[in-house]
Amino acid sequence: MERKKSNLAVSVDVTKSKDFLAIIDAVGPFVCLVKTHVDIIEDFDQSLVQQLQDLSIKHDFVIFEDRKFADIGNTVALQYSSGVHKIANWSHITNAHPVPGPSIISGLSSVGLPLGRGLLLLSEMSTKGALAVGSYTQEAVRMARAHRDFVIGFIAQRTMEGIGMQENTVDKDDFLTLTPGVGLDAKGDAMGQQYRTPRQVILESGCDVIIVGRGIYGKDPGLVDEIRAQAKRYMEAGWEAYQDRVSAQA
Ligand code: 5BU
Repeated sequence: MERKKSNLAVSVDVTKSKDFLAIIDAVGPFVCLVKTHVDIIEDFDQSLVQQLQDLSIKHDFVIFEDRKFADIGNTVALQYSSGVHKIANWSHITNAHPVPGPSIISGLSSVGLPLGRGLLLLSEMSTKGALAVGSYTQEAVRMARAHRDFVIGFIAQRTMEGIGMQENTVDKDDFLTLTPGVGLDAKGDAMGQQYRTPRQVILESGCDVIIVGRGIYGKDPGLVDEIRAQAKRYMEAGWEAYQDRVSAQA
């Protein structure tokens, strides 16, 4: 993030490999991370993974497969390592719902730790009526604190720093907060998504990374110049908000 002066992650939710790769190559210079939903790609094959890894090296970004694991340890270990997608082989980070309890972390870390991977826990969601609130969110943060060897942060709507900690604790968390539901032009979509601006997310809510999907490629996945321009716009908005937060804290 510091090297590229970017706290922008782009979520590339398209169904054709050609569009997927073209968008990533266009946004690559502006992002610290590319988020994928590899199971929506209709013409997936192993060569796509190789091309994605090549782009990650070319543009210096981290790959995050947004798999949202949510099952027992044994099953998630298999889903993470095996099947068609073999996510652990190529995705630097992935994420999981804390709903099954700590065993989901043990299951995933049995596969991911030896490969040097990291995990994000979903402690909140961006959608209207989300159930990940209150004590659920607190317990998610406690689960993360108990597994710092593998859990590197959260998908959440605000910083999780200090959440669920006893008062007067001097301990500091050092977790990342990555935040979806970010848009500069729309307030939401027709299916419950809610958008806030990079400023609200980074400056007011203390998050670290903005995750933007349709705000960047939404008009037409073929309009590469427009996509590049939007990525630059979001990168600048995200980084400015971050710098303002840091200087306000100094
Ligand atoms: P959008 O096009 O910027 O709305 O895409 C947002 C992406 O982030 C999409 O891939 C979702 O699956 C993902 N997401 C989200 O929108 N909200 C959440 O709370 C979580 C993930 Br967790």
